[in-house]
Amino acid sequence: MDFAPELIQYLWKAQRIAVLTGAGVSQESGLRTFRDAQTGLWAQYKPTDLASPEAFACDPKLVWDWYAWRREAIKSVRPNAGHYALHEMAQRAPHFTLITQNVDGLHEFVKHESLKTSQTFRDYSILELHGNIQRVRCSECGTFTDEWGDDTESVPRCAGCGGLLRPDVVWFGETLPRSALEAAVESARGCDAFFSIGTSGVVQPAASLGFAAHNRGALVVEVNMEPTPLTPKTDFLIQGKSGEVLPALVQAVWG
Ligand code: BJW
Ligand code: ZN
Repeated sequence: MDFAPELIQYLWKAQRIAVLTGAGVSQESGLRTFRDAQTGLWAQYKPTDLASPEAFACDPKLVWDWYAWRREAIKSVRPNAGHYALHEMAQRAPHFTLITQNVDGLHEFVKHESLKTSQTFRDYSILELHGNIQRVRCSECGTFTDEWGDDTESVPRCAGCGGLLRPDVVWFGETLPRSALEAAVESARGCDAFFSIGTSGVVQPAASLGFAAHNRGALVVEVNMEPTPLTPKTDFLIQGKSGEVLPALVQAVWG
């Protein structure tokens, strides 16, 4: 795979790299993206039918079961070459922040695996903007829990207050975790190079991060199968699968 020499040189010298990932990065692990018309998670339902507080209030069982199904699917998948390449980038770049919209925990998986096995592990931040599907909390009092029994007839309830349990993810109309969002904005505004990878770039406020980086003079690189609303502001659009593009790019810059 060929990359522009200016891109390789710029990344080699970059002090601060910020990366935003979306569902496309996990697609090659076997997880469906959201907006693909044929296979996407929302091919049969409208986003607001499943990923909103109104949907949960209206039909908590439908929403709980959808997340329970996805939680199980995620348990059986593994990170792909794209996740590993981003970890490798984090080990090479002087300052690195990984911002993800994904709730599957696959970036964290790679980091913890490396923490346990590598002698030369260098820590870096992973900011989960939309939460994590494996965490469950009470929709009333906010208490987190690991245990909710195996009754499949009804939505499990909080042992403390009796409120309905829900996944600790961010639904439409809900605010993002404040510290993660603040750190993401700061890293986008302060980076030399910003990557937007495998995201359609339509969900705010994550979609604004690339524009903020561009406005502050960062080099913006997109890795996606298709153009997005950010594309007009990108310096390099690398069209392809992240699991193929990213290992080749890391090899070309730091190999
Ligand atoms: C590959 C590939 C491969 C495929 N390699 N690429 C300003 C303007 C307008 C609206 C708003 C606004 N501010 C806020 C809003 C409202 C709303 C919003 O953005 N709406 C728009 C959709 C219109 N945002 C919110 O409500 C947010 N909250 C908020 O802002 O609070 C303050 C506030 C509240 C109310 C009013 C105003 C302000 C919260 C957003 C929460 C999003 N939650 C979800 C669900 C999480 C839980 C779950 O997993 O179920 O997050 S929605 C869903 O979309 C999920 C994703 O993280 C997110 C982004 O999707 P992503 O990752 O981009 O996936 P896809 O499928 O869209 O794209 C995949 C891409 O990969 C494609 O481009 C493919 O080509 C590519 N690809 N294979 C590389 N192998
Ligand atoms: Zn409770």
